[in-house]
Amino acid sequence: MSRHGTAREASQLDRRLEALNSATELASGVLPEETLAGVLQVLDRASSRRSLSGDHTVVGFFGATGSGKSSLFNAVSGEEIATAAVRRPTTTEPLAGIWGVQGSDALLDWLEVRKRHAAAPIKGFADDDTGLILLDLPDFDSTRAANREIVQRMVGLVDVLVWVLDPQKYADAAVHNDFLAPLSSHGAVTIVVLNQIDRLPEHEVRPVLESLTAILARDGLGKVQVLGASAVLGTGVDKVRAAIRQVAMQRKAMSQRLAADVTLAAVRLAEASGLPAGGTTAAGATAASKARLAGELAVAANVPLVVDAVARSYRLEATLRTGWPVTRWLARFRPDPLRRLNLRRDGAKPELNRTSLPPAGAPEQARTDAAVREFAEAASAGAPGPWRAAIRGAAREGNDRLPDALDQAIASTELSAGKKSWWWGVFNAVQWLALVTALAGFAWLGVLAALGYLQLPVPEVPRVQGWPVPTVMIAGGVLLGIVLAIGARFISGAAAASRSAVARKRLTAAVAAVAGELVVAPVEREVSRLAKFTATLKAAAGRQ
Ligand SMILES: Nc1nc2c(ncn2[C@@H]2O[C@H](COP(=O)(O)OP(=O)(O)O)[C@@H](O)[C@H]2O)c(=O)[nH]1
Ligand SMILES: [Mg+2]
Repeated sequence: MSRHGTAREASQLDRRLEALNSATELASGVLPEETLAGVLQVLDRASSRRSLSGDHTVVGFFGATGSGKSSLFNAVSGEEIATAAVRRPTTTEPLAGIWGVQGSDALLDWLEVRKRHAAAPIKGFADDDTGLILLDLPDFDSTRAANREIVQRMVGLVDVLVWVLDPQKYADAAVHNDFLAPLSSHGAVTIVVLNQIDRLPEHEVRPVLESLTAILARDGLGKVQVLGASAVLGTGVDKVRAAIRQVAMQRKAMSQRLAADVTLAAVRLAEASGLPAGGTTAAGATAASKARLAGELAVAANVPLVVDAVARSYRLEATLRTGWPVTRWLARFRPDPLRRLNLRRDGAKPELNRTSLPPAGAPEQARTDAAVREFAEAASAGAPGPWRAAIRGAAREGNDRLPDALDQAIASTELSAGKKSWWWGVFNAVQWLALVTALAGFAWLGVLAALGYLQLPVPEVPRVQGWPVPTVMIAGGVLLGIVLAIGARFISGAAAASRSAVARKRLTAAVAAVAGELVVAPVEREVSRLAKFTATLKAAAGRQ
């Protein structure tokens, strides 16, 4: 196998490990700690293994008590390195047979294999620059817990797994359910040997091998090599040796094993996420859902009350400025609704103020909660279990700060309350003119009446179409004042409506900004976290 091919595999593995690492980081706080810890262990192991000799392929012999691991180890080695035994002593410590000793020490230290044997070269087995380490291991079903632990650890560390089964126990649930099926992703680095075929009548060898192959297919290992052998007689040992040599020479086993680990870890993360096979995305926030949230929060934060106060305040001011001068002072006794809400502070810095709006009570709180919940629910639609929970949790993140932030947003919104309208001045001037005209008429008539009372000659008053001018002045002045007052009422009604509409727009925008910061942004952060997680998981699984 070319070095070039190996390098490409390595860089692909790099990317997948990187992606798995990112996926794990993205899932932190979302997926269960133990799941993440398992993945981190895989990452850790991968980086350790990769930092050690890539020129050595580590092949472990696994199997039940008495299946012939030690015997097969010896047979493959062509040397009596390991002790094989009918009863005791069974293998209790891993034993390494090494071809190409140079550079293997650190690797064996990492594997915690103390018993090391530099094996005599076997023709064509492993040459100087292709190192090979065979490991004879304890039984996976050992009565000693320490032995079982060693096997568990080694299953996770070796590059190639050779399963040594025997005709009696090859179908045992223990090996299939506890080891083979869970490692179905590791088919590329798994070899299954049916040992002790000399114990079977000749004609039964093939059916038993077929039966084993079928069981392995059910484990998800339909493609693994299944070899029949007899360690004692030497039958089929050549084939086992050749199969081992093949993976060792390719120098791909290490990468393949780690790649399989990454695949498995990615599957675990996907399972823990409840992700469907093709991945998924959350619906996220839409313009409509954001607008609806802002609208609901605006109501809960008393925006309609403020909008109404803006209109009433304007009308009151308009009356004070344009009403009939004789009666307009009465309006002074009506309180300004905006001032009562502490929203009319001409000249004060708005951002330093609080409103005097009624504090959010239970109904407002309930309305806010419902709006936030509804928004989160819509945004998290399509997201799987734990991610959905994360999105919803993010929506509630700013809950405590929400009422205060909304109040401040309203307090600092420019309501243009102090802004005068141009027509006020015109109306006011004409009002006073009308009043003065009427008063002048009164004065004129008064003078005439006084002259008459004093029996002095009363001059003739000028007339307009038969009406005495001072009387016309009085009637005209009063009438004009009333007409102006009524007209002003209509105009101020319309102007108040437009001013309150502007206020509503600004207030809603201010509320939307608060909702954006405290609710929408955290939700969108989680939604994009899920999207990134799904993408990195895909990359980790090698499906891009
Ligand atoms: N007939 C027969 N006996 C075997 C074969 N392989 C191993 N044995 C015997 O099975 C017993 C256990 O072998 P051992 O290699 O110690 O098994 P281990 O516990 O898996 O290491 C020993 O007595 C071996 O001689 C085989 O292929 N055929
Ligand atoms: Mg043994």
